[in-house]
This record gives sequence, structure tokens and C-alpha cells, in this order.
Amino acid sequence: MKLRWSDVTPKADYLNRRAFIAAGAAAMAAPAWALTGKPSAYSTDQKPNTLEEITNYNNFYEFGMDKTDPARHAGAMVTDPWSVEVGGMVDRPGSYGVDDIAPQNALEERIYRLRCVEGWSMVIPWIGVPLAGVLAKAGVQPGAKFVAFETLYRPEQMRGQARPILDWPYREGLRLDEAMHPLTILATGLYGDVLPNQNGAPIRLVVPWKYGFKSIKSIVKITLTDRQPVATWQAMQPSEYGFYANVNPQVDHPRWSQATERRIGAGLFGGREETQMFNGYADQVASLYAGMDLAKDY
Ligand SMILES: Nc1nc2c(c(=O)[nH]1)N[C@H]1C(S)=C(S)[C@@H](COP(=O)(O)O)O[C@H]1N2
Ligand SMILES: [Mo]
Repeated sequence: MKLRWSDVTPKADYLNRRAFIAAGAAAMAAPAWALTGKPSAYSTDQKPNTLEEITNYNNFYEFGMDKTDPARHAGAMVTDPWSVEVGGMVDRPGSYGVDDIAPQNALEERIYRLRCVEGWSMVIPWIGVPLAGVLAKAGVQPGAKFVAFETLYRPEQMRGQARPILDWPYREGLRLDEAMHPLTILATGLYGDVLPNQNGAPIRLVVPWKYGFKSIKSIVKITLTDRQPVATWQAMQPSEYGFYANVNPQVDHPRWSQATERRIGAGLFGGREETQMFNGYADQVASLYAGMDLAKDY
């Protein structure tokens, strides 16, 4: 039997809010891994970072640019109620609740590497559902070629949005085949509990073979389209951040090398590790880019 990390990790010291609301008083007796999905063959066997590391070293510019800003300020974001507008080229457009998109019985645990374009990395035990299933439920129309995502825009709760740090709201996009790939998930939890706000509550994208900025947080809009969507970082600095943003140790960022990475938590003497092609997921995803020049389509 494969032990889930959540089985050996003490429960986070906050209430399992969603299960409580969903199941009422009965949920008070729910086990610590109530939000833990089925373990997955797609998971890495590398040791996950601690909950402490995962929730205190974040990029979430809606709450400021320092790594500790999200942990300090994301609590102001109200995540319940929440709805995700699914639209564009789908048969069943509409406003979906988080539990419609990621019902309890469909949740899976995915322990993925996360490689930030800045040159650091972590291993995170996500809980979520494959995006492919969500798109299938919405009914993707034949002409659709891309999926566009948008983060919540609510400057009164997201203090960074009061400043023009980025062109708000944060936007990202995937090619449809990337969105349908079994590694691509919408996460609603980590370490067996609901997603902390600083990690993109209540629902965020996780695309483990791409630089972290593609994994957009706190999603309110998913749109199927036949045109390549505008992505925030790409629009701001196209020479530095491409639409594809596949992790690639051979294609350097104009201002730094991407050959190596620093694993958060490795300590002072941890040293840098070699970055792997497609962040180590080449066997699963390289075929998506057959015939493409990845130095050009970075
Ligand atoms: N809306 C939004 N999504 C975002 C970001 C952001 O600033 N805003 N930062 C991205 C970047 S650069 C990274 S590395 C990851 C970090 O995810 P984590 O904080 O859960 O580790 O979130 C990504 N998603
Ligand atoms: Mo990042």
C-alpha cells in the first residue's frame, strides 16, 4: 500500500471548512485526510516540502511582491462564496461552484515538482481534479483551440491590485491539448486540506512541466477560445516570458541561467540541482511539442 503524505503529516491546525459546510455537523468527526484524494501514479516520489515552506514562500502579486506578503495578506480575500464562470466555445456555459468543478469523490492527490522561472523549486502535494474532466463536463466545441484563465479582481481585498504591479486581473492560457493533458489539474487543496489563500484558494491551476507563473491562482473565469489568449507575464515582457513557458534548462532567461535551481528548504549547504527538461515530465509531455523549436516558442 502506498502511504499518502497526508497520512504521515499532522493535520494543519485549522478547520476543514469546506467539508464542514458540505456535510454539516457530521464532518466534525471527519478524519484528517478528509480532503485527501486518491494517490496518483503521476506523483513524484521526491520528498514534499513542509506545509510551513509551501505556505510562507509564495508568489501571489495580488498581495505584494515579497515572498512573505501572500502569507501575511491573503487572508483578506473572501473565498466563500465563490463561482467560476465557464464560457466561450462550450456547450454548457455557466457559473460553476467549486464543489461542482471538484467534487469530493473525484479528488486525487498529485505530488508535483513546482519550478519557478526565478530559479527556485518545491515539491507540493496537491489535491485536485484533472482539468480534462472539467472541460469535458462543460462540453468543448470542435473549433476551440485554447483555454484562457482569469484570477479574481477585487482590489479592496487584494491590496497589491491597488498598484499597477501587473496588468490586473492576472491572466493565463494553455493550448487545448496542454489543458487536456492528464498532468494538468485544478487544485482545491494541499496536504489533505483546503487550499490556503496564499496558494490560490479556493481553486487554482497546476501545470507541473511549465514555469510556475502559468499555474494561475484563485480562478474566476475559464474561457474556451480559438485564439491564443493573452497571458499577463507574456504581455508585459514578451522577450522574457513566453506563452509556452515550458521548463527548459537549455533555454536561459535573458537575465539568468535556467540550467539549475535551488530547492526551497534544502538549507545553506543544499547546493543547486540541475533543472530537468519539462521539469522532469518529458516522458509524459514531450510529444505535445514535436516539431516545435522550443528556443523560439519559449
Ligand atoms: N493570480 C496569480 N497566480 C499566480 C501568481 C500570481 O502572482 N498571481 N504567481 C505565479 C508564480 S510566479 C508561481 S511560482 C506560482 C507559485 O505558487 P505557490 O505560491 O502556490 O507555490 O503561482 C503562480 N500563480
Ligand atoms: Mo514563479
